[in-house]
Amino acid sequence: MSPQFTSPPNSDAHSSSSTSSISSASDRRLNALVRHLAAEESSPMDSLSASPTAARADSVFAHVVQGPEDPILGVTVAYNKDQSPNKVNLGVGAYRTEEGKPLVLNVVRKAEQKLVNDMSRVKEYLPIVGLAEFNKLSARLILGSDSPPVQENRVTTVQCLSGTGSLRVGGEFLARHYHERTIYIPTPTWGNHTKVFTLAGLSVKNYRYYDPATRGLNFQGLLEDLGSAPAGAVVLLHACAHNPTGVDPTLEQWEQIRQLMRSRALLPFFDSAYQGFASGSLDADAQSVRRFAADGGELLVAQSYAKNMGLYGERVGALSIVLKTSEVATKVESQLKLVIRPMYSNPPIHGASIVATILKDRDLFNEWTIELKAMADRIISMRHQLFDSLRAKGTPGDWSHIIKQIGMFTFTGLNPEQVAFMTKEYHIYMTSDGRISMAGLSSRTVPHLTEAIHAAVTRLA
Ligand code: PLA
Repeated sequence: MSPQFTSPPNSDAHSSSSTSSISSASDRRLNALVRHLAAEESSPMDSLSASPTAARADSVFAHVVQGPEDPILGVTVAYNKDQSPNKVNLGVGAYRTEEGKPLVLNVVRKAEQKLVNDMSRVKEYLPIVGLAEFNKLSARLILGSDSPPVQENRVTTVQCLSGTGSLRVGGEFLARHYHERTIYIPTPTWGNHTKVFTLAGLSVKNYRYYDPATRGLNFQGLLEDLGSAPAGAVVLLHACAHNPTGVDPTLEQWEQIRQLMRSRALLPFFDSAYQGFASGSLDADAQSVRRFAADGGELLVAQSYAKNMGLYGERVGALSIVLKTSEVATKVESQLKLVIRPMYSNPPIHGASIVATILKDRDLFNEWTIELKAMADRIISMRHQLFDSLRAKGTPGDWSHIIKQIGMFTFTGLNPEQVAFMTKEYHIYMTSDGRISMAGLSSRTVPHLTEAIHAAVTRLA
């Protein structure tokens, strides 16, 4: 019989919080760990030697069922299998050049060269919280270097595995140490949010965000849902360039959201995966976060450098938590370390070094902003080209949302049947909710996409 945890152990010697706050998800993981350790105690080698035919027996994993592909990353898997020369991948949000090629920013190449040439650099482990200067510069980038929490040292920042890892670490911290375990996420939202927060131990609920009828923000619904959320609930907000809808609140609406949330003590958790990609300006795209940071209240923000620095596979990101005092910030950081250490020990050094090299050097930073603006502008130009092309072809429907929406994606309004048709007949790959990554489009592929959309809406209305 394997022992079961009935109450969480007090093994977390540094934890000052109530251990009874450990979630059922954590319980399950602890139980799995205990079963594993108990099995080891009963000497696995004995049972192996007692069973000489073990190597030929059925797999102990024979019962494992085939899992589904990821709704976003699975689109790339399907795309890679397609032999057609006309195939286009508009699924995952990954920037491509006009030639359809992935882009490594020139400024990133320069920073990497600098790092390689610096013989004093070593490959030692980073601290659990990551590279100190990367953390400091990341907090300044999102909050603004003149922001009160930065000036007053009441922000704690930990380097994490890109945006996803930052959300996960933030979620795990909240599940352990925050009194309200419910997180509200918008409908719709990035598909991974529900899974990340559920597995972190939070309970996920939704608030209304997008109105399919207007293809815009359902601001009334949003205010109603946040207005009736339990006091203290966590609210996930997309800092800018909402994924998948491309619909952001205006600054006036952000202000109303802020007032409502602060009046009800709702805790903001910003997901900033596209800073600079929405408008082309790093400062403009951080306005939502900075307003909340300026009012003296607390918040969390997960940053990703995947898109804005093109560091996708380097997995560079940061979680910052803005707190009331620097004393609380210090204690919170000590608990974040206890979340991170058993998860992946400490983060990788290369990507964070690239980011720090760019952020701390005025010339490199300026060069980055120019390259970033060029990416954002190319995406905006694709919006106009696609819109003009559909209009020129007389494709039924009002396509003005293509040019109104912001950021990497257009939420086309195409339904799953139309999407399946476009993939089958035109080899155009996109997520089944009708989202297309504008960054994957080029002047060369716009006519092909126009044909496909036209055929889909006229044949499968
Ligand atoms: N948050 C949002 C809103 C995102 O859209 C993404 C990535 C992330 C976080 C996580 O990014 P990171 O971990 O790579 O930093 N969304 C992509 C890719 C671009 C993906 O699904 O993983 C997308 O196509 O939606």
